Amino acid sequence: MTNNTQPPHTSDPAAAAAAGAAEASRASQAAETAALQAAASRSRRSFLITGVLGAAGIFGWRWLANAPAVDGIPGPLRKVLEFNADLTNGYYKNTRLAPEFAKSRAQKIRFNGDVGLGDEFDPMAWRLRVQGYAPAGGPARTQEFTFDQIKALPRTEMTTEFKCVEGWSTIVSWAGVRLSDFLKQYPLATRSGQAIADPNQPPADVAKYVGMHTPDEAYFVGLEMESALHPQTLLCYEMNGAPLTLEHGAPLRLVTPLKYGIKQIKRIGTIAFTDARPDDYWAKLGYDWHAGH
Ligand SMILES: Nc1nc2c(c(=O)[nH]1)N[C@H]1C(S)=C(S)[C@@H](COP(=O)(O)O)O[C@H]1N2
Ligand SMILES: [Mo]
Repeated sequence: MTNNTQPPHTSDPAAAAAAGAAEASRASQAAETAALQAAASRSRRSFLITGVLGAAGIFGWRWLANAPAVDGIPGPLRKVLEFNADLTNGYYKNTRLAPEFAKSRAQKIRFNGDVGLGDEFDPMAWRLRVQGYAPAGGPARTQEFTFDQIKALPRTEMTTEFKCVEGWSTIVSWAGVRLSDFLKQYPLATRSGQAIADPNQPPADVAKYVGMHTPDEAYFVGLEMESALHPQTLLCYEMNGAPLTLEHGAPLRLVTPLKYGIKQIKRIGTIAFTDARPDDYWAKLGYDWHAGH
Protein backbone atom coordinates (compact mmCIF):
# COMPACT_ATOMS: atom_id res chain seq x y z
CA MET A 1 0.00 0.00 0.00
CA THR A 2 2.68 2.54 1.03
CA ASN A 3 4.81 1.67 -2.00
CA ASN A 4 2.00 2.15 -4.48
CA THR A 5 0.90 5.41 -2.94
CA GLN A 6 4.40 6.96 -2.83
CA PRO A 7 4.16 10.39 -4.34
CA PRO A 8 6.48 10.35 -7.43
CA HIS A 9 8.01 13.75 -6.69
CA THR A 10 9.47 12.69 -3.30
CA SER A 11 13.03 11.33 -3.35
CA ASP A 12 13.53 10.60 0.40
CA PRO A 13 12.11 7.04 0.94
CA ALA A 14 11.35 7.62 4.64
CA ALA A 15 9.48 10.84 3.89
CA ALA A 16 7.70 9.09 1.02
CA ALA A 17 6.63 6.24 3.27
CA ALA A 18 5.38 8.70 5.87
CA ALA A 19 3.49 10.64 3.23
CA GLY A 20 2.01 7.40 1.91
CA ALA A 21 0.91 6.32 5.37
CA ALA A 22 -0.60 9.74 6.07
CA GLU A 23 -2.46 9.57 2.78
CA ALA A 24 -3.75 6.06 3.53
CA SER A 25 -4.92 7.17 6.96
CA ARG A 26 -6.64 10.25 5.48
CA ALA A 27 -8.30 8.02 2.90
CA SER A 28 -9.60 5.60 5.52
CA GLN A 29 -10.77 8.47 7.72
CA ALA A 30 -12.57 10.00 4.74
CA ALA A 31 -14.20 6.65 3.99
CA GLU A 32 -15.28 6.29 7.61
CA THR A 33 -16.72 9.82 7.67
CA ALA A 34 -18.53 9.21 4.38
CA ALA A 35 -19.99 5.97 5.74
CA LEU A 36 -21.14 7.70 8.93
CA GLN A 37 -22.71 10.55 6.98
CA ALA A 38 -24.43 8.11 4.67
CA ALA A 39 -25.76 6.16 7.66
CA ALA A 40 -26.95 9.33 9.37
CA SER A 41 -28.81 10.56 6.31
CA ARG A 42 -30.70 7.33 5.77
CA SER A 43 -34.27 7.15 6.95
CA ARG A 44 -34.89 5.09 10.09
CA ARG A 45 -36.71 2.50 8.04
CA SER A 46 -34.03 1.91 5.43
CA PHE A 47 -31.41 2.10 8.13
CA LEU A 48 -33.13 -0.75 9.89
CA ILE A 49 -33.24 -2.75 6.70
CA THR A 50 -29.57 -2.26 5.88
CA GLY A 51 -28.59 -2.56 9.54
CA VAL A 52 -27.95 -6.27 9.22
CA LEU A 53 -25.20 -5.46 6.73
CA GLY A 54 -23.91 -2.57 8.82
CA ALA A 55 -20.29 -1.58 9.20
CA ALA A 56 -19.15 -4.66 11.12
CA GLY A 57 -21.02 -6.93 8.72
CA ILE A 58 -19.43 -5.37 5.68
CA PHE A 59 -15.95 -5.61 7.19
CA GLY A 60 -16.71 -9.23 8.06
CA TRP A 61 -17.61 -9.93 4.47
CA ARG A 62 -14.46 -8.26 3.20
CA TRP A 63 -12.35 -10.33 5.56
CA LEU A 64 -14.04 -13.51 4.35
CA ALA A 65 -13.75 -12.51 0.70
CA ASN A 66 -10.02 -11.79 1.00
CA ALA A 67 -9.10 -14.88 2.99
CA PRO A 68 -7.46 -17.71 1.04
CA ALA A 69 -10.00 -20.21 -0.27
CA VAL A 70 -9.95 -23.93 0.51
CA ASP A 71 -12.12 -26.04 -1.82
CA GLY A 72 -13.61 -22.82 -3.13
CA ILE A 73 -14.85 -21.86 0.34
CA PRO A 74 -13.03 -19.00 2.10
CA GLY A 75 -10.49 -20.46 4.58
CA PRO A 76 -12.09 -19.26 7.81
CA LEU A 77 -15.51 -20.55 6.76
CA ARG A 78 -14.06 -23.91 5.78
CA LYS A 79 -12.42 -24.19 9.21
CA VAL A 80 -15.72 -23.51 10.93
CA LEU A 81 -17.45 -26.06 8.69
CA GLU A 82 -14.94 -28.75 9.58
CA PHE A 83 -15.11 -27.92 13.25
CA ASN A 84 -18.89 -28.11 13.24
CA ALA A 85 -18.89 -31.34 11.27
CA ASP A 86 -16.74 -32.85 14.04
CA LEU A 87 -19.07 -31.54 16.71
CA THR A 88 -22.28 -32.68 15.14
CA ASN A 89 -21.31 -36.14 13.97
CA GLY A 90 -24.28 -38.18 15.11
CA TYR A 91 -24.64 -37.60 18.83
CA TYR A 92 -27.52 -36.87 21.13
CA LYS A 93 -25.63 -36.08 24.29
CA ASN A 94 -26.44 -32.41 24.66
CA THR A 95 -24.06 -32.31 27.60
CA ARG A 96 -22.49 -29.02 26.61
CA LEU A 97 -24.34 -26.07 28.09
CA ALA A 98 -23.89 -22.39 27.42
CA PRO A 99 -22.88 -20.55 30.61
CA GLU A 100 -25.75 -19.05 32.59
CA PHE A 101 -25.56 -15.83 34.59
CA ALA A 102 -27.35 -14.12 37.48
CA LYS A 103 -30.52 -12.40 36.28
CA SER A 104 -29.16 -9.11 37.63
CA ARG A 105 -26.49 -9.15 34.93
CA ALA A 106 -29.01 -8.98 32.10
CA GLN A 107 -28.79 -5.90 29.90
CA LYS A 108 -30.92 -4.26 27.30
CA ILE A 109 -30.11 -5.81 23.96
CA ARG A 110 -30.00 -3.78 20.77
CA PHE A 111 -32.50 -4.33 18.01
CA ASN A 112 -30.71 -6.01 15.15
CA GLY A 113 -32.24 -7.30 11.94
CA ASP A 114 -35.80 -6.82 10.76
CA VAL A 115 -36.04 -9.28 7.90
CA GLY A 116 -39.49 -10.84 8.05
CA LEU A 117 -40.73 -8.25 10.56
CA GLY A 118 -42.91 -6.26 8.17
CA ASP A 119 -45.77 -4.07 9.35
CA GLU A 120 -48.52 -6.23 7.90
CA PHE A 121 -48.73 -8.42 10.96
CA ASP A 122 -51.47 -8.87 13.51
CA PRO A 123 -50.05 -10.41 16.69
CA MET A 124 -53.58 -11.09 17.95
CA ALA A 125 -54.35 -13.29 14.93
CA TRP A 126 -50.99 -15.07 15.18
CA ARG A 127 -50.90 -18.87 15.31
CA LEU A 128 -47.85 -21.11 15.45
CA ARG A 129 -48.10 -23.53 12.54
CA VAL A 130 -46.23 -26.80 13.05
CA GLN A 131 -45.67 -29.17 10.17
CA GLY A 132 -45.19 -32.57 11.73
CA TYR A 133 -42.67 -35.05 10.39
CA ALA A 134 -44.77 -36.70 7.71
CA PRO A 135 -44.58 -40.46 7.10
CA ALA A 136 -43.07 -41.24 3.68
CA GLY A 137 -45.75 -40.60 1.09
CA GLY A 138 -48.23 -39.89 3.85
CA PRO A 139 -50.29 -36.76 4.33
CA ALA A 140 -48.67 -33.73 5.91
CA ARG A 141 -49.54 -33.35 9.59
CA THR A 142 -50.02 -29.69 10.29
CA GLN A 143 -51.20 -28.42 13.62
CA GLU A 144 -51.80 -24.85 14.78
CA PHE A 145 -51.21 -23.46 18.25
CA THR A 146 -52.44 -20.32 19.96
CA PHE A 147 -50.19 -18.19 22.12
CA ASP A 148 -52.12 -19.40 25.20
CA GLN A 149 -51.40 -23.02 24.32
CA ILE A 150 -47.69 -22.24 24.14
CA LYS A 151 -47.79 -20.35 27.44
CA ALA A 152 -49.57 -23.26 29.11
CA LEU A 153 -46.48 -25.46 28.59
CA PRO A 154 -43.74 -25.67 31.26
CA ARG A 155 -41.93 -22.37 31.56
CA THR A 156 -38.15 -22.20 31.47
CA GLU A 157 -36.03 -19.17 32.32
CA MET A 158 -32.38 -18.66 31.50
CA THR A 159 -29.90 -15.80 31.47
CA THR A 160 -27.36 -16.36 28.74
CA GLU A 161 -24.99 -14.49 26.50
CA PHE A 162 -26.34 -13.54 23.12
CA LYS A 163 -23.59 -13.36 20.51
CA CYS A 164 -23.88 -11.80 17.09
CA VAL A 165 -21.44 -12.60 14.28
CA GLU A 166 -20.86 -8.86 13.96
CA GLY A 167 -18.75 -9.09 17.10
CA TRP A 168 -21.00 -7.82 19.91
CA SER A 169 -22.62 -9.78 22.70
CA THR A 170 -25.14 -9.06 25.47
CA ILE A 171 -26.28 -11.00 28.53
CA VAL A 172 -30.05 -11.37 28.29
CA SER A 173 -32.71 -13.02 30.46
CA TRP A 174 -35.22 -15.12 28.57
CA ALA A 175 -38.41 -16.96 29.42
CA GLY A 176 -40.24 -19.40 27.25
CA VAL A 177 -40.82 -23.06 26.49
CA ARG A 178 -38.11 -25.56 25.70
CA LEU A 179 -38.64 -26.92 22.22
CA SER A 180 -38.04 -30.35 23.80
CA ASP A 181 -40.88 -29.71 26.30
CA PHE A 182 -43.13 -28.76 23.41
CA LEU A 183 -42.23 -32.07 21.74
CA LYS A 184 -42.85 -34.02 24.95
CA GLN A 185 -46.38 -32.72 24.84
CA TYR A 186 -46.99 -32.69 21.09
CA PRO A 187 -45.67 -35.69 19.12
CA LEU A 188 -44.82 -33.85 15.92
CA ALA A 189 -41.15 -34.68 15.39
CA THR A 190 -41.33 -38.44 14.87
CA ARG A 191 -42.53 -40.39 11.87
CA SER A 192 -44.65 -42.69 14.03
CA GLY A 193 -46.21 -39.82 15.93
CA GLN A 194 -44.59 -40.95 19.16
CA ALA A 195 -43.74 -38.18 21.62
CA ILE A 196 -40.12 -37.57 22.61
CA ALA A 197 -40.15 -38.53 26.27
CA ASP A 198 -36.38 -38.18 26.77
CA PRO A 199 -34.66 -35.55 24.62
CA ASN A 200 -31.32 -37.31 25.21
CA GLN A 201 -32.67 -40.50 23.70
CA PRO A 202 -35.19 -39.62 21.03
CA PRO A 203 -36.93 -42.44 19.14
CA ALA A 204 -35.10 -43.71 16.05
CA ASP A 205 -37.74 -42.28 13.73
CA VAL A 206 -37.17 -38.68 14.78
CA ALA A 207 -36.67 -36.08 12.04
CA LYS A 208 -33.10 -35.02 11.33
CA TYR A 209 -33.83 -31.29 11.17
CA VAL A 210 -36.20 -28.56 12.13
CA GLY A 211 -36.79 -25.52 9.94
CA MET A 212 -38.46 -22.30 11.11
CA HIS A 213 -39.61 -19.27 9.20
CA THR A 214 -41.36 -15.99 9.76
CA PRO A 215 -45.04 -15.77 8.78
CA ASP A 216 -44.05 -13.95 5.56
CA GLU A 217 -41.27 -16.53 4.95
CA ALA A 218 -38.68 -13.77 4.46
CA TYR A 219 -36.41 -14.99 7.29
CA PHE A 220 -35.75 -18.64 7.98
CA VAL A 221 -33.35 -20.84 9.92
CA GLY A 222 -32.58 -24.52 10.22
CA LEU A 223 -31.30 -26.55 13.17
CA GLU A 224 -30.07 -30.13 13.46
CA MET A 225 -32.35 -32.12 15.76
CA GLU A 226 -29.72 -32.40 18.51
CA SER A 227 -29.66 -28.60 18.72
CA ALA A 228 -33.44 -28.43 18.58
CA LEU A 229 -33.67 -30.81 21.55
CA HIS A 230 -30.93 -29.04 23.53
CA PRO A 231 -32.19 -28.01 27.01
CA GLN A 232 -31.32 -24.36 26.29
CA THR A 233 -33.22 -24.18 23.00
CA LEU A 234 -36.26 -22.11 23.89
CA LEU A 235 -39.31 -20.73 22.15
CA CYS A 236 -39.25 -17.40 23.97
CA TYR A 237 -42.04 -14.98 24.78
CA GLU A 238 -40.31 -12.85 27.43
CA MET A 239 -37.07 -10.90 27.50
CA ASN A 240 -35.53 -9.28 30.59
CA GLY A 241 -38.71 -9.78 32.61
CA ALA A 242 -41.14 -8.24 30.14
CA PRO A 243 -43.17 -9.58 27.24
CA LEU A 244 -41.18 -9.62 23.99
CA THR A 245 -41.64 -6.50 21.91
CA LEU A 246 -42.43 -6.79 18.21
CA GLU A 247 -38.94 -5.69 17.19
CA HIS A 248 -37.40 -8.43 19.33
CA GLY A 249 -39.67 -11.09 17.85
CA ALA A 250 -43.10 -11.13 19.53
CA PRO A 251 -45.10 -13.23 19.92
CA LEU A 252 -42.48 -16.01 19.80
CA ARG A 253 -38.79 -16.18 18.94
CA LEU A 254 -36.08 -18.77 19.09
CA VAL A 255 -33.17 -18.58 21.53
CA THR A 256 -30.43 -21.19 21.34
CA PRO A 257 -27.32 -19.77 23.03
CA LEU A 258 -24.76 -22.22 21.62
CA LYS A 259 -25.32 -20.56 18.26
CA TYR A 260 -24.87 -17.06 16.93
CA GLY A 261 -27.64 -14.49 16.71
CA ILE A 262 -28.32 -15.28 13.05
CA LYS A 263 -30.08 -18.48 14.18
CA GLN A 264 -32.26 -16.79 16.81
CA ILE A 265 -35.21 -16.21 14.52
CA LYS A 266 -37.70 -13.59 15.63
CA ARG A 267 -41.44 -13.83 14.96
CA ILE A 268 -41.64 -17.58 14.31
CA GLY A 269 -44.58 -18.37 12.03
CA THR A 270 -43.94 -21.98 11.08
CA ILE A 271 -41.90 -24.84 12.47
CA ALA A 272 -41.35 -27.85 10.19
CA PHE A 273 -39.74 -31.21 10.96
CA THR A 274 -37.92 -32.76 8.04
CA ASP A 275 -35.04 -34.96 6.87
CA ALA A 276 -33.90 -32.46 4.27
CA ARG A 277 -31.58 -29.83 5.70
CA PRO A 278 -33.67 -26.65 5.77
CA ASP A 279 -32.61 -23.47 4.04
CA ASP A 280 -31.12 -20.82 6.24
CA TYR A 281 -31.22 -17.11 5.47
CA TRP A 282 -27.63 -16.28 6.39
CA ALA A 283 -26.18 -19.63 5.25
CA LYS A 284 -27.50 -18.81 1.78
CA LEU A 285 -25.45 -15.61 1.96
CA GLY A 286 -22.26 -17.49 2.80
CA TYR A 287 -22.26 -17.92 6.58
CA ASP A 288 -21.73 -21.34 8.13
CA TRP A 289 -25.01 -23.27 8.25
CA HIS A 290 -24.47 -24.47 11.83
CA ALA A 291 -23.39 -21.04 13.14
CA GLY A 292 -22.27 -22.60 16.43
CA HIS A 293 -19.72 -21.01 18.71
N1 LIG B 1 -37.01 -12.48 11.72
C1 LIG B 1 -35.73 -12.15 11.94
N2 LIG B 1 -35.05 -12.73 12.94
C2 LIG B 1 -33.76 -12.40 13.16
C3 LIG B 1 -33.08 -11.47 12.34
C4 LIG B 1 -33.81 -10.88 11.28
O1 LIG B 1 -33.31 -10.04 10.50
N3 LIG B 1 -35.13 -11.23 11.12
N4 LIG B 1 -31.75 -11.17 12.60
C5 LIG B 1 -30.98 -12.09 13.44
C6 LIG B 1 -29.75 -11.50 13.95
S1 LIG B 1 -28.45 -11.36 12.85
C7 LIG B 1 -29.59 -11.15 15.25
S2 LIG B 1 -28.10 -10.62 15.88
C8 LIG B 1 -30.72 -11.21 16.18
C9 LIG B 1 -30.91 -9.88 16.90
O2 LIG B 1 -31.96 -9.99 17.82
P1 LIG B 1 -32.45 -8.72 18.60
O3 LIG B 1 -32.94 -7.73 17.59
O4 LIG B 1 -33.47 -9.18 19.55
O5 LIG B 1 -31.22 -8.17 19.31
O6 LIG B 1 -31.91 -11.58 15.56
C10 LIG B 1 -31.80 -12.61 14.60
N5 LIG B 1 -33.13 -13.00 14.20
MO1 LIG C 1 -26.59 -10.98 14.17
